[in-house]
Amino acid sequence: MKALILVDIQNDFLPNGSLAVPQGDQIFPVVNQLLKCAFDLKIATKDWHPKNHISFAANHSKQPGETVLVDGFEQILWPVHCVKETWGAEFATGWDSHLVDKVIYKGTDPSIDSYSTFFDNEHVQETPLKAYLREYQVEEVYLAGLATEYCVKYSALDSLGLGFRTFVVIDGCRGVNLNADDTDHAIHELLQAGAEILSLADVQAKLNRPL
Ligand code: VGL
Ligand code: ZN
Repeated sequence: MKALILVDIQNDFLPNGSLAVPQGDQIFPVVNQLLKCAFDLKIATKDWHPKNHISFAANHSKQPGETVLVDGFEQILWPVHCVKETWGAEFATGWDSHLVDKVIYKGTDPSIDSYSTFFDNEHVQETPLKAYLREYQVEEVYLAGLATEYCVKYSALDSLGLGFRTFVVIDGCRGVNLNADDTDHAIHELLQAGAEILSLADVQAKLNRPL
């Protein structure tokens, strides 16, 4: 079984959002084509934070981009974003979110961030995603979405760690690039870890040509 996982394609990560990913809206046509491919499961994730979330700079009287230590782990501080039940946390219009079978929420605990859609950043709590994929005997996970070097990368690394063959559809992703080459580093790290980097065209050819 093959699962498509579309990561955090929410208003706040798009132009006009509070944590806008440059050119994030350019993934819409790619994402809409992916949703037409023959995946057995189509899943989307939502970054879904309470107002008092630990990752918000404003909750530490600091500026976005500064860091704090949380349980000895460095936490990057972000603008307030994806506050649950607000406009910023809704799926952006412009992609066909009505075609997804299941939505996974993450980052819901105020005391810890969760870039990965599987586990929080300390790998203590998990979302229902792993159980859901196992229930459907998924073997292959295909990821696209925002942002390449945060939620897509950490989700892909956890997917590999859980034993799923893991593909990142790279033209369906965009990065924040706080540093100019962060996305390039993320792709390198993903390849090292065993992820396979594909384009939409590769996915279309692969799924239309069953072995
Ligand atoms: C993300 C930063 C903070 C993401 C979420 O979806 O990549 N990045 N929260
Ligand atoms: Zn977040």
